Amino acid sequence: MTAELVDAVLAGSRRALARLLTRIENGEPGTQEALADLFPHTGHATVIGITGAPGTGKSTLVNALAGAFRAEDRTVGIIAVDPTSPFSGGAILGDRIRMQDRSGDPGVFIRSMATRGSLGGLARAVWDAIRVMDAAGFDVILVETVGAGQSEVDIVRVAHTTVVVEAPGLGDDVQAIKAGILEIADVLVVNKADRGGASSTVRALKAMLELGHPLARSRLMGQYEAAHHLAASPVAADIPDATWVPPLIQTIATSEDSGKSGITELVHAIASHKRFLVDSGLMAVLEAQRIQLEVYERLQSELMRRFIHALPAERVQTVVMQVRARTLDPQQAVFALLDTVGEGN
Ligand SMILES: Nc1nc2c(ncn2[C@@H]2O[C@H](COP(=O)(O)OP(=O)(O)O)[C@@H](O)[C@H]2O)c(=O)[nH]1
Ligand SMILES: [Mg+2]
Repeated sequence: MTAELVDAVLAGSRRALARLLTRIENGEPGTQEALADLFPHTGHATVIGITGAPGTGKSTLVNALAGAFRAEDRTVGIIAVDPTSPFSGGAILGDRIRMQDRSGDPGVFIRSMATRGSLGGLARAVWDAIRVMDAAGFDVILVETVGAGQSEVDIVRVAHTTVVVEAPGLGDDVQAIKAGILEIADVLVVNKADRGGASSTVRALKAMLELGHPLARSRLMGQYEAAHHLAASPVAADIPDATWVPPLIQTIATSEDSGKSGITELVHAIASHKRFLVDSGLMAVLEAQRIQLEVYERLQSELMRRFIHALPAERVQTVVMQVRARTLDPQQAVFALLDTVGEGN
C-alpha cells in the first residue's frame, strides 16, 4: 500500500501526493517507510522560506512568486504553515482563496498545514512534507510561515533562502521590526510599497542592516547547537569567510504589472543568494550542519522514547515522592531513574 503510494508520488500523481501528505500530517503508520523510500529522490528542490508578521502580504507574495517561477517553466510546491488550530480556520481559508489563482495549473501544488503537535517551531510534518514535495519533483518549494515565536527561527533550518516580509503601517517602524527576524533574513522585502509609510519602513530597515549581518545563519546554527548541548558541527570551523548583505526589495504583491510589482527583482535577489551560497561553499557547510542537527534531534527523541518505555511508571512516582520529601534532589532523581534502566554510570 505504502509502496504503491510512493511509486505514484514519484510518477507525479498529485492525488497520491495529497494522500501521502495527509497521512504524514496525521502520523499514520507506514509513513516512516514512505519517507525512507522517498529520501534518495530528495535534494533537488530549491526551498524558499517566506516569513513575517500576519497581514504583511506573505500569501499574496507567494502567489506572485509562484507565477514568476511558472513563467520560467519551473514547477512550484507551496506549503502554508499556519500556527493556529485547523479548526479556527480563518487564515487557512484565506490562504486558499488568495492562492486559488494557481489552482488550475498542474505545475503548482498547494498545501496548508497546521503546526499542531510540534515540539516548538516547525512541526516535523512540515519538514517531511518539504521532503515529499522535493521527491515529487517540484523545482521550487515555497514555505510560508508566520514569523511568530520559534518558527521564524526554524525556517532557516529548512530553507536555502529565507525571505523576511515587512509592511508599512504595522506599528511604528523599528518597533515592529524584531531584531530576531532580521537576523534570519537572506532577502528583505518591504511589501505594500503602494502604501504610505513604505519609505520610512525602508529607511528603518536600512539603518538596521548597516549594523551588519555577517554569516548570521551559521551563527544561528551555532547558537542552536549550544542550546541543545550538541557538539559543534565538525564543519563549523570551515565556514567560508564570505559575507552576504541581504538586499532590500520593495514589492507590491497585489500588482499585476511586473514592472511595478518588484517580483522580478525579488526573484533575482533569491537567485543571487543561492549563487552566493554555492560559490562561497556555504551551501555545503549549511547542509552538513542541518543534517547533523536533524540526526541529533531525532536521536534525542528516540532515546527519550525508549527510556520512558523501559521505565516502570511506579518507579517515577517513587522518585517524585522522594524529591517532594526532600530526600532526593532533582538531579539525583535523574540519576536514580537512569540507574533503574541500567543507563546510569
Ligand atoms: N495595498 C496592498 N495590499 C496588499 C499587498 N500585498 C498584500 N496585500 C493585502 O494585504 C492583505 C493580507 O495579505 P496576505 O497575503 O493574506 O498576508 P499574510 O497574512 O502575510 O499571508 C490582503 O488583503 C492582501 O490583498 C500590497 O502589495 N499592497
Ligand atoms: Mg498568509
